[in-house]
Amino acid sequence: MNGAQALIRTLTGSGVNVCFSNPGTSEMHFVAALDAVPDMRGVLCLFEGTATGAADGYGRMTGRPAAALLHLGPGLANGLANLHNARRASTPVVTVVGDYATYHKRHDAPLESDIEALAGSVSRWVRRSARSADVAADAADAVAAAMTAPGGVATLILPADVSWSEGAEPAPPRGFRAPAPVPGEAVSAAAAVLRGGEPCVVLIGGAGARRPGLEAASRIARATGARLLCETFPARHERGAGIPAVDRLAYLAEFAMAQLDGARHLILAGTGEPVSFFAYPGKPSSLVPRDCQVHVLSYPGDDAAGALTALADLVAPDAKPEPRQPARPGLPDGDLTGEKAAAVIGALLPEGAIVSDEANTSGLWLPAATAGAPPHDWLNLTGGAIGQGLPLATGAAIACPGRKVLALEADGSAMYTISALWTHAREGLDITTVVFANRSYAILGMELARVGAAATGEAARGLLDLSRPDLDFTALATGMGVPASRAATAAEFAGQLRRALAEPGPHLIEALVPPIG
Ligand SMILES: Cc1ncc(C[n+]2csc(CCOP(=O)(O)OP(=O)(O)O)c2C)c(N)n1
Ligand SMILES: [Mg+2]
Repeated sequence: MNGAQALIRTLTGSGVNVCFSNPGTSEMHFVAALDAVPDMRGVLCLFEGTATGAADGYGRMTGRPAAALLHLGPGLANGLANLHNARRASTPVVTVVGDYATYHKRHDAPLESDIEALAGSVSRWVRRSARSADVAADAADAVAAAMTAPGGVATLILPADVSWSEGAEPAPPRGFRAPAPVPGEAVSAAAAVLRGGEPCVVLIGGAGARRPGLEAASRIARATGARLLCETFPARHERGAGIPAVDRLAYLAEFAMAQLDGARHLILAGTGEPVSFFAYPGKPSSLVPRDCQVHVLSYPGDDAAGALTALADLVAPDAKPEPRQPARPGLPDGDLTGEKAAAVIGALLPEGAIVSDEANTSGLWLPAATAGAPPHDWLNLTGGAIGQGLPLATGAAIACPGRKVLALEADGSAMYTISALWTHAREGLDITTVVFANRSYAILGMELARVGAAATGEAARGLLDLSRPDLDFTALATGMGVPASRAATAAEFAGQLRRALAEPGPHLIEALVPPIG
């Protein structure tokens, strides 16, 4: 068998069954090998940022890596921003980057580039397969590296001749390090802090933001009076009726500081110390209040939910978690706004939905409006690199075929990876995309003032304005095979969303909303 076949058989044998692909000539043997290994589902993505973001969405929902097949350095470079988001999410992803044949590289042909340098910026593990006899073992190592807690990006560089040469055979799966149990001392130290009675905030992140971690945290809060907060952009937040509700730390530093104000102790469970997303002249970078002591209950890579449970068993043995009561907003009427769109989404969000949230400023009202909706998963923009939402939805829908996926997209962000819509149509994915068409980079209008840049002239405003011409998202969607509609009123939006959610397959709704501010 050739290297490519052994590689793909090793991936499937290690639990990697989907490959989000944008291939080129150097990956043709990999492509050909897909017919020999039906267990591997190849999914064509028309831009590499969709392939990498889809692998992130798939990994967040399954806890197992998908592969992303990319074409040499330039293909990898196109996929980097969403690999950056995946790295920030600690998502297991296996990137396979085709390269020129080993003997061809010294000729410096046009696509020759420093793949290792590009890969190194986002990967926790990078290896170049030297021989077809090695490629299977390398692939097994790649999967183990991606899966090692807390999860990350592993990049395997695959020279074309390694792929096409015979003499390879599949390798068995490798073991990897699972999330580590937290030492008893860390748990008892946190317990002592909580028993001390001083104002305390428990900041939850990573896998702690799933139901078991949140239930344990809720017991702790009930028994000790500690306040709970969740990191600003958890990769996957389980929420809704029946699950303890925990507010996220605000994006804007001044709101985050207000949330943390008065805390004398901050216990970190699965996340790092809170910092301001950006620096602002004259404002602190760290959000830890003065006179507040930081205690690490669990580091990323530790079992955050297990640590919270152990802590709850110490300080709150008899307490029960406080589930969020079911509640949905009423359906609003009148012209559509971000706030009314949030109410409609809160009113209609189906049980078990997966929300890929890149609504940005138009999403300000979503957390409150959906808090009491039936249980759902909320996926956030972990690394701040926009263009994540549509790809993430792609991967989540393939990971969870029985669940409704809702991609909530700001218009500017949607355009980065708009071609993901074509993959939604090609694969018949059950994704409803809502584009909040505020015709602007609204957040940057806000940030302009916040960083103290006083520019208000035409030239500056022109760089933050998405009109002239207005983007026609219904035309963009239908041009890629996704049925689409446009809503200007709350009632139109509610009707269109209800229909889209009732009918399987992809849909897009262009929601006309004014920019905030
Ligand atoms: C990859 C990447 N490029 C550029 C930016 C800078 N950036 C942050 S927000 C933004 C515009 C967001 O506009 P939109 O998605 O329409 O959301 P809105 O602010 O209008 O709600 C840009 C360009 C970024 N965060 N990531
Ligand atoms: Mg916008």
